[in-house]
This record gives sequence, structure tokens and C-alpha cells, in this order.
Amino acid sequence: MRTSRGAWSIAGLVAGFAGLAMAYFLAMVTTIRDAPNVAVAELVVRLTPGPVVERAIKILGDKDKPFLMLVILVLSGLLFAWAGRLARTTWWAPTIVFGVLAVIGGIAVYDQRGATTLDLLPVAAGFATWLVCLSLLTEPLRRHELAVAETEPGLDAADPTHPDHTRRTFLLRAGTMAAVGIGLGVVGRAVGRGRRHVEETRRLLRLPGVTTPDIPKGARVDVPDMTAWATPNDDFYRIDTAFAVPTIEPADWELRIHGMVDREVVINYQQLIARSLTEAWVTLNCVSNEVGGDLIGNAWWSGVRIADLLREAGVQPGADAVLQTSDDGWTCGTPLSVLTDDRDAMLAVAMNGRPLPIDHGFPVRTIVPGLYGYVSACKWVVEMKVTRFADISAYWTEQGWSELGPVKLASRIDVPRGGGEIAAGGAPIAGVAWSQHTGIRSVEISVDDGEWQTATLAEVPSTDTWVQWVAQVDVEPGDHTVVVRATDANGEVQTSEEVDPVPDGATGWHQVDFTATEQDDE
Ligand SMILES: Nc1nc2c(c(=O)[nH]1)N[C@H]1C(S)=C(S)[C@@H](COP(=O)(O)O)O[C@H]1N2
Ligand SMILES: [Mo]
Repeated sequence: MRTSRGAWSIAGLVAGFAGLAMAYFLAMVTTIRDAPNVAVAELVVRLTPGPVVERAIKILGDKDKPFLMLVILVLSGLLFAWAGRLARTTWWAPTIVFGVLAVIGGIAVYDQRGATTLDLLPVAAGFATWLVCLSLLTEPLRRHELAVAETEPGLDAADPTHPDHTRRTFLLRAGTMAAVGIGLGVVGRAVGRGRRHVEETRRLLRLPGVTTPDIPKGARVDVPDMTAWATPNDDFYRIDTAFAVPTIEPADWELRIHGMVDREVVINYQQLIARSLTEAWVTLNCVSNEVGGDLIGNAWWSGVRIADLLREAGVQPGADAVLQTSDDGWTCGTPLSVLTDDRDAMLAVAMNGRPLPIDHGFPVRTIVPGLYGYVSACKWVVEMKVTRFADISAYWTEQGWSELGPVKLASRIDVPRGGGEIAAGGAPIAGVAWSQHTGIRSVEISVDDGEWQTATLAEVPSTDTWVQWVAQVDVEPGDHTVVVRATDANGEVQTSEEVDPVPDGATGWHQVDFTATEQDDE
């Protein structure tokens, strides 16, 4: 007696659905819009001629989508079972079946609006899960066939070559995979639902006092391809340690200010947004930003001044730090001084006139002009403990990053990009410079190690933002190099010393190679 075809089909089915569950789970926790099988359904709808879709809707009513999903899952199931049966004779045949399915899933995911290569991760993980699970299941089946064919009577049932043993191994593995798969599905569903609901709440939120940003006159230099002065939310860099970002309903949010204070303050979202709001343009950047890097953005933030809340709590003498904690457990230690002086350190609720995007800390995050994000800009902030630096450690300082994180004076060339082209005989070179809360006095560039040439600065509303600069150059056709340096409002000149981001931010001058080409003047 050999194993029945049924066992091989079951191996294919269990492996197949385990792979789908893995893909679904990853799509939900990495906040990708939906699972690959849903993307396939959408692709099918897009590719189906309109009249057919209308017909289907007429027949099926609002059950059209569940019906299509069911068809896709049943078809997948048949293919999974078939792949399992193929595995009995050829190891590579199921790989091809799964491979083709993965490619279809990948195409469907990639075809979605705004898809990135990262969105392919669930598909790739699902494919890997298929292959691993299938080989874990076919291995005992193969041994079972041998065992049935060759076992001598009287062999102990605990012996690995006994048919009972191989059968048990198979059932145990298949059962475990099914259970883990169901678990992934359930958790993925809960995470996905939570996010969708918070996304909905966020979309419908109206925040009185939050105004839409007006880009200050004169803040932009008029140069083609120049970086936007105000960074749109969708383009704003994102850095955090969260695998699944916290999804917090505003109604559930609460901030506790405690530690070395006279009165503990607990404030909920309604109470927070009922207070008077401060709004300001603030440029936020990451300590990990390399010279010339793009981990920097400028936005119009609306929020409540932290200084006022701390005053109400009554900070006790001896405190010099605030340990901020995020809903996801991430922490940062912020100097008390920057939270209580006259700068716009705030609990921000809106970014560019809209409630904070979930990825950028919804419903509330901290923004402190003049400090790197890792010591100040706590997203999904839920706790502030007034304390002493001597008594605390925080997420990044435990990894060896510096305790204090004031931003360093820096400048960047944006036009031309490295390897780019400009017109020979007269063209603009432009970029940004920043030293938040200190301000930029001047920017200079030098082409091919020539004399420093002073750039023209655009106007900024405060010292808390980056400033755009432009310089007109006149170069011969051919390859050139340009380097930039800034001077801050105190007269300090940006250092040329090249230092890595660890432990407290990179320094060095940004340099760009470019080619100047003759222009036809017609
Ligand atoms: N909860 C939480 N907040 C966080 C971080 C994080 O990992 N978790 N990263 C910080 C770092 S290092 C930076 S540079 C900024 C980035 O903010 P953004 O993602 O909105 O640009 O958030 C800060 N706030
Ligand atoms: Mo950062």
C-alpha cells in the first residue's frame, strides 16, 4: 500500500494556505493596502470588460466581491492540491506552480496605485512559506512510502522508519502549519481592521484652529527641479523602529505627565485640542542623515505648547530631562530646557494642515525645533516623565548615540543632482541649508576648488526651518565639481571635517559632480 493521493493533495493545500496566511499577515502588519489575493481580485476586475462586470453585478448584487474572492480561493486551493500531488514524482514541478502563482500575485500587487517594491515583500514571503512548508510535509510522506514498502513485521512503532511514525510526523507538521496559519490570519485581520478604523477616524477628524499652510512669500528660489520648500506629507521621510505602527483611536489617547512634578497631569485628546494651538513651520531631520542625504523635511505643524503643560504640572528643581515614551514602547530623553524655553516645542496634532498621518505619529507626536528627531520627536507619544539625565537611558542612547542631540549646521546641493547636467556659460546651482533655532547667515559655493562665491538666500519665516539658496555659475563645457558650506547666524562656519552620523550627527561639506553642456540657443 502506498500513501493515497489525498495525503499529497493535503500537503499541497496546507502549504498553499499557510503561504497565503503569511502573505496576508505581513501585508496587514506592514500596513500594505491589502493581501496579494485581494490585489489579484482587483486586477481581475480591472482586466474584465465593463459589460461583463456589470452583468456580474446584476446577477450577484453586492455579493460580487466575496464571490470573486471565493472563486480565487477555490482555484488557488485546486492548484495547491495539484502542486502537492506533483511533488510526489518531481520536486521542481510544484515550485513552478507556486512560482507562477507568486508572479501573478506580484504583478497584481505591483499594478496597484502607488505600489513600491516593498509591497512585494508579502508575496515573496508567501512564496518562501509555500516552498518550506511543502518540503516539510512531503519529506515524511516520502519516508512513509518507503516505510510502507519495506518495513519488516514486528518493527517498533516508535522507530522513525515505521509507517505509524512517519504518518504521525506528517499529521503533526500539517496540524502545526494549519494552526499557525489560522493564528496569522486572525492576528493579521485584527491589525488590519484596527488600522482601517483609525484611518477612517483620522480622515473624518476636524481640528478647530488648525489652518492650512500658506507657503511664505519668498521662501522658494525659482530654480527648475528644486526641492519643495514645504515637504508634502506623502514625501516626508519616515524613521521609526515600529514594525506594525501603533494605531490609536483619538478617543483612547491620553498623555500622562509625571515624575519630578508638583501635580501629575493627565490630558486626553479632546482636552488637548480644546486648548489654544500654536502653529509653525519647523524642519525636522534625522541624526542618521549622511552629508547630502534626504532624511529631512519641512512641515507646517499645529499643536499645543509643551512649556505650558509643564508649567501646569510644576517642574521640580533638579530636573533636567523629560523621558518621552511612545505607545509602542520607544523612548527618548529630551533636555528640559528646550521644552520650556521660548521655542515652539509642541505636542503636534496636525502636519501640513491635516491630522498627523498614522506613520508620522497620529494622534499626537512631539516636535522640538533645533533637535534631531531621535531625542525629541516622539511619535504616538503617551507619557512624559520629568526626570534627570543621570537617572535614565532611552532607546537610541542605549545603542551608543549621544544623549544630547542638537542639530548640526549643514547644507546640501539639490540642483544639479550628482552626475547631473547644467548649461555651460550660465546656470543656477541651488540647494538648502539648515541650523534650526540658530538660523543661517550665509551660504557659499566653490566650483572646481575655485574662490568661494556667496549664494543668494531665500526668505524664511523663522530660524526653525531650512533655507533655500541659489548661486549663478558660469562654467566651461565639461565635467565639474561644486561644494557648499554654510555659516550660521552666530558666524560659525560649517566644518569640512568629515564625520559619520554616529554618535551625534554627520559633518562635512556636500560635494556634487556635474557636467556642463553647450546649449543650442534657439
Ligand atoms: N515612537 C517613535 N517615535 C520616533 C521614532 C521611533 O522610532 N519611534 N524615531 C525618531 C526619529 S529617529 C526620527 S528622525 C523622527 C522621524 O519622524 P518622521 O518619521 O515623522 O519623519 O521620529 C522620531 N520619533
Ligand atoms: Mo532619526
